[in-house]
Amino acid sequence: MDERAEQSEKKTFVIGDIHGCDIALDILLNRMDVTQQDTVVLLGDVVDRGPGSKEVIDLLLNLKKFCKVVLIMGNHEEMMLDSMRGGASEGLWLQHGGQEALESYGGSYSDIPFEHVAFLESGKDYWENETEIFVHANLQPEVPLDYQEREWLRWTRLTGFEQSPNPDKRVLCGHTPQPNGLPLVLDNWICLDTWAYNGFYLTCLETTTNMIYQAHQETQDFRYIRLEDI
Ligand SMILES: [Mn+2]
Repeated sequence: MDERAEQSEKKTFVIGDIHGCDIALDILLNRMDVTQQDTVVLLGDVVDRGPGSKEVIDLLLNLKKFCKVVLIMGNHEEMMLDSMRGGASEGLWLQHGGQEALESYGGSYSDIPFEHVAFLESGKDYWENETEIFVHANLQPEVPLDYQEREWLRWTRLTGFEQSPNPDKRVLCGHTPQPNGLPLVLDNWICLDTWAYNGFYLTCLETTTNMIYQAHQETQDFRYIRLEDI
């Protein structure tokens, strides 16, 4: 394959809140069929709530052998890391899906492999490429990306009136679950948290074609949706 052909096939896949939905993630990854040229962006909250946090991180570490993987830090990764370090988040974390995550490792912090901790610690506040800004929860209006507070980046729910800080870039986020299982599509801003752990779908958007891939943890259903059809 010549360089131009490789370049033309370069794709960016963006995955919403996985929340321990290992089966749904496995289905998506098989359909995505990534190459070394591709980038997969995880919008955060890969762990907690669902049954397979350990299995999800195993799948993501394996994915790193085949393409570039970017993890955005979600509030659940933050709580898990804080709990492991003996921080104040532990009670909150265990009650909000952390118990399930810990059980997927066998029940104790010492069961969590170093590679998994390092992966969680690699989570970024945000990331951007030429066409998109990737963030877990939200952005405070009028505040530059590097000065955003963690409360906004990881915790603040969408109102539905969000606007991209850069008219030339679309914002892709998760965190605010969409009760119909479909992405929330605003003007230049898309939320991909489609409530995978709660009986809806895990969603992936391929940003050049705007093709949406969705997989279901329990039924193992898979479907494609065009963004323009939402
Ligand atoms: Mn979240």
